[in-house]
Amino acid sequence: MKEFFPEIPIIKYEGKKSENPLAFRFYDPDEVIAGKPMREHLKFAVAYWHTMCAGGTDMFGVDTHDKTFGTSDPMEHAKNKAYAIFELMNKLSIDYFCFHDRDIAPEGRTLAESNERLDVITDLMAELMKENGKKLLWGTANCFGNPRYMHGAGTSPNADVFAFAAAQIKKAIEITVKLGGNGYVYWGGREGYETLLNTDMGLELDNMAHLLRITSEYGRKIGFKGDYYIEPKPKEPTKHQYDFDAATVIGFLNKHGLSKDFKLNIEANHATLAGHTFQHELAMARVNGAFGSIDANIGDMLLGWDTDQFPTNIYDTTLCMLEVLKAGGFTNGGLNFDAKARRGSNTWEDTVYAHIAGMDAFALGFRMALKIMDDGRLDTFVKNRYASYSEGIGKKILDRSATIEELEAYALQMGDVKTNTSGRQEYLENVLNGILFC
Ligand code: XLS
Ligand code: NI
Ligand code: NI
Repeated sequence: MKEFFPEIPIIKYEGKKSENPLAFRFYDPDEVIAGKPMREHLKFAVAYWHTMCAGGTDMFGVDTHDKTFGTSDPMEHAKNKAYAIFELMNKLSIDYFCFHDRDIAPEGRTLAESNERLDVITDLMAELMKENGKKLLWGTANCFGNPRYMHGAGTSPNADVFAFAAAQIKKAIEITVKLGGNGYVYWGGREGYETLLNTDMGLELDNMAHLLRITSEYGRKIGFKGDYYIEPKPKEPTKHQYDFDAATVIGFLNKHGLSKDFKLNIEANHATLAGHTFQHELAMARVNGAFGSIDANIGDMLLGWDTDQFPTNIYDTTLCMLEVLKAGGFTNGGLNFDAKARRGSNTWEDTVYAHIAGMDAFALGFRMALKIMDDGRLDTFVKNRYASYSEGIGKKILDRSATIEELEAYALQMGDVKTNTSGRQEYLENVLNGILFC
């Protein structure tokens, strides 16, 4: 295999005292915790689009990080990216990757040519996956970058665009199946609107559901056994994205009879853009039986867009892993680093430091989440807080046997509620700090 990063060694676990920047301090991939190796709990994935493609371009300047991989030939470039991502995965002990169709092979002049290019690259990828023991966490289609998608894909006012998107997604699902993908993601890149003055919202939403239905059913027909995910995001690129947040998407799936076959891919930065915490979105997915996978990143609270930074906030990773544990762990999902190093961090060492930082933050968060569960104080507190439902009128409410008349009679004889107790938020926040830092 060609080597692209000779300066990067294999990153090893050296324990928390290590000051070696090219080592893990909390992530020990083969350490067995709670019945299985850490790598199986955390299921890290590299995001092709950021790690192999994004070179730091923003609206004020071009790439700062050279990701040409020594060639200007588009297909040679695509092949080199494939070799390079496997080298990085090996060096970082990451078992999974995720991609959009257009990340792995450049779009051709026609759909047919684009599809042929995907065939060539996925043949190579299938070999590399086998050789290196790597897996595809999920695939997806980029139905937002090309100018044809300027008004959306499934929600475009132009039926030709709908047809093109359907065909593109069909192919993206085929290559996901070919590579044994565990999941397939729909992120509504431009499925939203800029102004209602030119928008038929009802038609757009129904078309979006139709596109999900026909493409997901096609996937099942050709043998896709993994999970379909929708990735909520409230805004960006459009002012209002239809897949606003977890609750909105769950309602949409229910309305269109799609909830049996779809789960959610929750992204931290999208949660905060929607005015929620990451933990809120994960909990909303979990309690609705829709927890699937995670795009692991973090936003900047001072900025109003998707900065896609590598996650290093231990409160966030801890509370996230607590939700993952409550959901019973990952099945087909995992932790995909939908994240990029900053524009000023323009070397491959930076890319590696960034992944190490994210992996260690999640490894530490996972260890802390287990500590919280072992400690039990938070769980016990919550259980006790709802104790009124375990007997008397509460029990009857919970088993749904109390009628409205019975509740009225109960309330009348009660006079007023005299039994409220403190929620003890500050005490609980201090308990959490104690578990994290003592
Ligand atoms: C963009 C999304 C995107 C999806 C995959 O904000 O996070 O990267 O994860 O299409
Ligand atoms: Ni994402
Ligand atoms: Ni995002």
